[in-house]
Amino acid sequence: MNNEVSITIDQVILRHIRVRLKDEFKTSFGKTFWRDVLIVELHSDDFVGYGEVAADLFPGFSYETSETALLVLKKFLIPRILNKQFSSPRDFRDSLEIIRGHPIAKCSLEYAFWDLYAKVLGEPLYRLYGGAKTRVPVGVSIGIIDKIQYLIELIQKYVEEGYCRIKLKIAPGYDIEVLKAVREVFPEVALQVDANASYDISKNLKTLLDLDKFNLLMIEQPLHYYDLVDHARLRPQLKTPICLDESIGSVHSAEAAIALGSCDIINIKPPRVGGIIESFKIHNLCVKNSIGTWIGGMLETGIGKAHLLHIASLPNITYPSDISASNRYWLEDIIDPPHKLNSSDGTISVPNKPGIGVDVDMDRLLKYQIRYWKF
Ligand code: OSB
Ligand code: MG
Repeated sequence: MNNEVSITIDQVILRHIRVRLKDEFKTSFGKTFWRDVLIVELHSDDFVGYGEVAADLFPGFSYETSETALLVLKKFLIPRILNKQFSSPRDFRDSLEIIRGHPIAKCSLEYAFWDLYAKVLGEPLYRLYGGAKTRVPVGVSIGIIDKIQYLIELIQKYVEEGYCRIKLKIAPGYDIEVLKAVREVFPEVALQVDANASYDISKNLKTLLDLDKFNLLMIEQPLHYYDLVDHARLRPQLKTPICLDESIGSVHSAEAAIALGSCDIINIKPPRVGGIIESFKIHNLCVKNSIGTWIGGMLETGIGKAHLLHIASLPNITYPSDISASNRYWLEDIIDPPHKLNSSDGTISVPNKPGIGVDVDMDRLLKYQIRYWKF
């Protein structure tokens, strides 16, 4: 199939929306309750492509924030694409390459361009990606919850809803006792943990080794986000597979991690690595090296999650992804219809219409909108 096109970006609209999560989400780097999200619209003729800036107000997971992304988009990224003509997503993404860093901001534009491109071609994104699955296995990521009884109740609820696996955030002091209590009630549940870079190999080695007792699918990002070497030192001492998240910023760090033996699994998050094209490179590298993969999330709205569903439909994604249903995050999502869990098999269906395949609910978007910019 020849998918060459000629798409001119006539207009870009950024909408700053403020949406409240159903529940506070606490990690080793902070708490999130309100999400300040930038929705990106790329207009070309009568087509509109949607993207989302997945950053937070606070630079805890990443150095980027909603405001740095806004600045970089306005000042550097949008001027490179506005009124320009592109023949493919690759061509579009190349035009942003000269700007260093700021992957979350770049990803939001690349997302919107892929949506636009697929709508022009009249194809759902997963087909352009070579996706094979029409239903994607998904899990829930649960933040740090100090009252263990409440944590147990939450896990119970998500297991009953039918999610494929549960991921618990951990941090020094909130780990072994919590996992003991959880495993007592749920000996069989598919369980993994995410430390968000909060442990130190010399200070916390015993705790890290004790994690092997809990039959975990994986431990995500136990050590510092720049520390591939200590992850490589830890890995042979653990039975539990190590998954990297924050440490993998591009295909280059993925290559380094694989060469050093720092991980068994990579969490592929398009916003963290600067977009879909970079995600593909990492995905292909992982397949070649028998590294497990899944698609990570960043508490996105239904727009960001729709993008993640399409990429999660690739045949070689080996673990359940952090793409929960709309009602896990929001009282009402900004898309119509919302993403729903198929409770029989713990999956979410990949939207099967052109582009991201979901409609944006403009009334809701405008209800949550605080500011907007037209370029
Ligand atoms: O580390 O995977 C993470 C959310 C924000 C930033 C980082 C992470 C997360 C999550 C939530 O774990 C995943 C989701 O979107 O459900
Ligand atoms: Mg993580």
